[in-house]
Amino acid sequence: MQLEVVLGDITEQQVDAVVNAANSSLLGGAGVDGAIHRRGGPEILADCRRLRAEAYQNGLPAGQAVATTAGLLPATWVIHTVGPVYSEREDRSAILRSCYRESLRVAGELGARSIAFPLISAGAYRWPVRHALEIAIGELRAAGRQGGLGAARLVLWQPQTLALAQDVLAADAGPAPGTA
Ligand code: AR6
Repeated sequence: MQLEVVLGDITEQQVDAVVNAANSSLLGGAGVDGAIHRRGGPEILADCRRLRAEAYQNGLPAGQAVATTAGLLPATWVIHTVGPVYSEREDRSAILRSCYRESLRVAGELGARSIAFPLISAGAYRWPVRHALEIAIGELRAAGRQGGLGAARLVLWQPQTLALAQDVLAADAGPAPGTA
């Protein structure tokens, strides 16, 4: 699986599946969630309501993922996942890792070949951006080594986040050959 890290708007990605940084209600919110529902139109919300009525009466737990139509977006599916709210007292990184893994698993089940992720939990849920990037890039690289989909794209909203991501990508790649 090829990993791309780009600056952009998640709603404009020409991929099979885009991931939504949702909340447990699945009924919309601000940030990525607001943009996806605004640009994707009411079909996405209708699917989310159906999921709530049928399979997720208590909402979607953090760390899990579920797919709906992508409505008017260029993608075919939206995969909704719920990131953890950042906590200084408790390490919730396993839940954040699970968001990436479960979204990739759902994408695989759907037969998606390409997927675009926002930086889950790094906005309203206040995860420190560099650590959120380390988790996202670490998970997507690990999935890439196991095969999986054709391409995964991490779509970042702010230029300073892209600069940090380039730093994380370089650090994660380890020292260049010939340096110690
Ligand atoms: N495209 C790509 N990235 C974006 C976009 C966009 N259109 N808009 C914002 N970002 P957030 P969370 C970046 O808050 O932290 C919602 O209300 C943003 O700068 O969307 O997981 C939900 O309903 C940040 O880096 O998601 C939940 O209640 C990243 O996307 C809650 O927010 C994630 O920010 C989820 O919070």
